[in-house]
Amino acid sequence: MIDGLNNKTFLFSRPFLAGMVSAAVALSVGELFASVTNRTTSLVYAVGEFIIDITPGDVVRGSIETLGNYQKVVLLCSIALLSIIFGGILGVLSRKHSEKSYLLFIGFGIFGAWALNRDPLTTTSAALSLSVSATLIGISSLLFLNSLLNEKEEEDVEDPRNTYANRRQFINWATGMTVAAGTLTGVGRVLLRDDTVRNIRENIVLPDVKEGNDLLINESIPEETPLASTTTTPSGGGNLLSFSEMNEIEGISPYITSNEDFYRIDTALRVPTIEPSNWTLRVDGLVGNPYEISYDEILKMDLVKKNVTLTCVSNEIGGPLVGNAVWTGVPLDQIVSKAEPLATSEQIMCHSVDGFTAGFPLENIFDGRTALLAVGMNGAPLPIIHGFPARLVVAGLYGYVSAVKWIKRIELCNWDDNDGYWIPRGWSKRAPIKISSRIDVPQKRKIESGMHVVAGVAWAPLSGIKKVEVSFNSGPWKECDLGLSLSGESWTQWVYKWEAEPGKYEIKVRATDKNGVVQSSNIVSPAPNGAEGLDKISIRVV
Ligand SMILES: Nc1nc2c(c(=O)[nH]1)N[C@H]1C(S)=C(S)[C@@H](COP(=O)(O)O)O[C@H]1N2
Ligand SMILES: [Mo]
Repeated sequence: MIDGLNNKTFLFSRPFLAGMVSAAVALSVGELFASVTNRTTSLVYAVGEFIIDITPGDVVRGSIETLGNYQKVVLLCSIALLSIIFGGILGVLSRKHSEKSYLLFIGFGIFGAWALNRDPLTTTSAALSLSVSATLIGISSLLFLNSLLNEKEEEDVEDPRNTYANRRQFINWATGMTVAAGTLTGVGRVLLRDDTVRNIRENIVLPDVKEGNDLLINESIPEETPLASTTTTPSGGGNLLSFSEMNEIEGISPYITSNEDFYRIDTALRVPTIEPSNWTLRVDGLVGNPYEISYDEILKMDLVKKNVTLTCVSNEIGGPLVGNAVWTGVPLDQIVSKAEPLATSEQIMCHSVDGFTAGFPLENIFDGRTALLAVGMNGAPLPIIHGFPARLVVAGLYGYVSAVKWIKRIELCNWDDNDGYWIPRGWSKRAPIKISSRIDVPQKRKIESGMHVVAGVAWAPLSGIKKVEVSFNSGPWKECDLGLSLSGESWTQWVYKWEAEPGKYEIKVRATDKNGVVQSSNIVSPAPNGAEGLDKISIRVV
């Protein structure tokens, strides 16, 4: 047993407790710091970012790319818990080897400073002041609690009643400090949160847009939008239904995904909050005229509105990581041409303020597809989690090779010069979106016999969806009715009216694009370049 433990078990010994409390106090200083200023992340977040970055590719493949908010919380809580346990061990060590343990505490402080300083959004001075104050306050807490324990030992000998008085005193202080640490963290999170950027964003009014899919967002999509009326009727017998007819189907994905419901994927533990007035986009690399452009200058350019379906390469067949929004922005060819790209440049490599990168062939911004430097989503300035103040949206490419959020730099380079964030982690460098379809309704797995609808969405950028079919218990494929679609770059709703008779059914769906490519039933997992296979549901009709 380690000295200084008396007869208590290791975990519940007072020295261990003293160490844990001191570590918690130190961490809470970091949390408070991070809440009141945008200039630094917290110690816990910084270590989390470090862990995400060093985790080997084959471990993160298909896990961190889709690290949900829940997993992010689990990661952060584990780091906090582990740090507190380390603190406990230091507390025990400090009873016998006090210099060594305080040096170790300082060592953790230095590690914290280093981790903070790697965070691209944390300034060096903020990293230093945070970690120095956290370390000092942590060490002082430990010294103080240890002094209470020492008093106890000295007085124990004289009068046993002192043991209880001092034990109570120690416990009171330890409890009080724990509560203080929790309160500091909580108050910081809730009351002192730095809302500057949130408020700035809310007051931005995007300028009018002259060109593009200027359809109303949300419920009321006009039936006769110019683009809708030019949409060709799908060949092969399916009917074409209006947006409102489709959106009325209960449980179907609305044609336009609202900003609130749009999926979110990124490696950011702390969402970058950027003041547009402190931000510029730099365009450089293999160009004749590198330049920087401000948010206001971007808003003064000719903005367009385009309806583009964005999806994540990690989306499983039938999965939720896909959405269809109207994006407001400047066509990327304009942004890039202004920099006069050299004839030799092949790749457009985009960098975010939080150190994420993604690259794709330069030719994709000149081949007629929608490729935007986007500032708006469904009529509003980009939501902070979706990239405020600016991001890329490129039709037909998975998000991880193109859709950089919180963008700060566009660099033109050779194809082999540079790889985006996910490429060395085992994902393909070229990543066009694959044809796919999803069943949204029926949502229940047990229904009553009678008329039902089977419905969902299908996408196949850039060509668009020509046909969607469903099959019951591997029977013949039956063609569905399709909704309108504003272009091949966005998804299509589909519906099949089903006279359901009692029995057990497996329903499958498959899509065909306008080039005649049929969605394959071979099962392919998301890594390295997107899932393949058919979505299916099992349902019982009674
Ligand atoms: N800065 C940054 N941008 C990013 C990512 C990221 O991790 N960091 N992830 C990409 C991936 S993998 C996807 S699928 C899309 C998701 O965009 P969304 O969260 O707006 O749906 O963002 C892309 N842009
Ligand atoms: Mo993604």
